[in-house]
Amino acid sequence: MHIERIELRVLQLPLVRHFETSFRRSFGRDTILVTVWADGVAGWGESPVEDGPWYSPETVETAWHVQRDFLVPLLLGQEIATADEAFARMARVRGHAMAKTGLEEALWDVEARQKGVSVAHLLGSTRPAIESGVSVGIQDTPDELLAQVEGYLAQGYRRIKVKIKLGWDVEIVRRLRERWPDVPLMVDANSAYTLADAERLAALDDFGLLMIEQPLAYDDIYEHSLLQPRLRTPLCLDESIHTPAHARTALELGSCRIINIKPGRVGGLGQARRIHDLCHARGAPVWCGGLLETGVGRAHNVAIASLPGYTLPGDVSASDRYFARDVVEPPFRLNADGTITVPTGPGIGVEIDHPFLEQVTVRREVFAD
Ligand code: OSB
Ligand code: MG
Repeated sequence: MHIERIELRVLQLPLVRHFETSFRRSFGRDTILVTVWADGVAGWGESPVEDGPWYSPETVETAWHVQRDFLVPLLLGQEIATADEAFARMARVRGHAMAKTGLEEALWDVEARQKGVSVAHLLGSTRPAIESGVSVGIQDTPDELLAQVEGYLAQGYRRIKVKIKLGWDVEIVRRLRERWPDVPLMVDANSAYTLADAERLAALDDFGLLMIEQPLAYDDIYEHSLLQPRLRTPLCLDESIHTPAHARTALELGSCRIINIKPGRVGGLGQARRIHDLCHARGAPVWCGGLLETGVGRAHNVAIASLPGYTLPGDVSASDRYFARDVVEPPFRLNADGTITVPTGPGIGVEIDHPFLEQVTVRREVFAD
């Protein structure tokens, strides 16, 4: 693949409903879409950054800067045999996984289109559909949360994840369990706790949760290894895992039993697959997390989630859980059985809705060889 042209654009999309985590409430999605042309074929990827450094240290501005000034110059005009090599080609730039992801995913889309197969097939997909879960934010009242969860269960989602923080945790989970004793349920703390809260977290053991996601610091692995033996509920790491080496360290130390893999957090599909392979070889389940991606990033998430080691329902929900209108056609829909079908067409397998994309694009820059 000869990389001849790269386009970056920032989108702003309103969310159908605010999304609140332990660190903030957001009302809209600012994200970067990347188009890469190679040998006349265009491919699409997403850098799922946010307007501020809340989940990740990266932001729209840092990703734009690193892409324009460092990553685009590393790729433009270059010859690359496979998309799987792209991460290594960008390795001179340390960190900035989200900035890398949009470029890397776009190359997977190009390569798959050139070969006439889907990105899922190119990655080694073994499933025609993925089990879909939904991540439900912190609400103003417990009743509002129950109403939200009820709506998602009625739609057929296979697993509910709720965001927790101190004061919105044990009682909330108790309410959910009283109402739905058997629903697959988990919580995500987004680093809201410290080791001193171990007893409070152990109180969650009574509710048969699938897992507790990222209770401790966003950059910690060691203290999670001290927490896990004090709980019956499996821990799952999200924010702490950026590389296959982090995943190996966490599993070796016993910091978690499950890993949430988000392509955007680890630098794209190649790294996501490497972490998947490592976990799968060790028998550790993984699932695909999300960063409220548009249909472009969602298509890549759906593709990677169809690999064999993704044995738990992830946070890859239907487009309408996030946006009134998505930038791809058709949007991702939830099947009646709570699954999302993995597209089989070439590349990401969905079309870009260009007129709508133009409407929501607030910044654009083109780089040509
Ligand atoms: O921690 O998994 C998280 C969204 C934004 C930032 C962090 C997280 C999330 C989610 C939502 O939980 C996942 C999704 O539905 O895309
Ligand atoms: Mg998380």
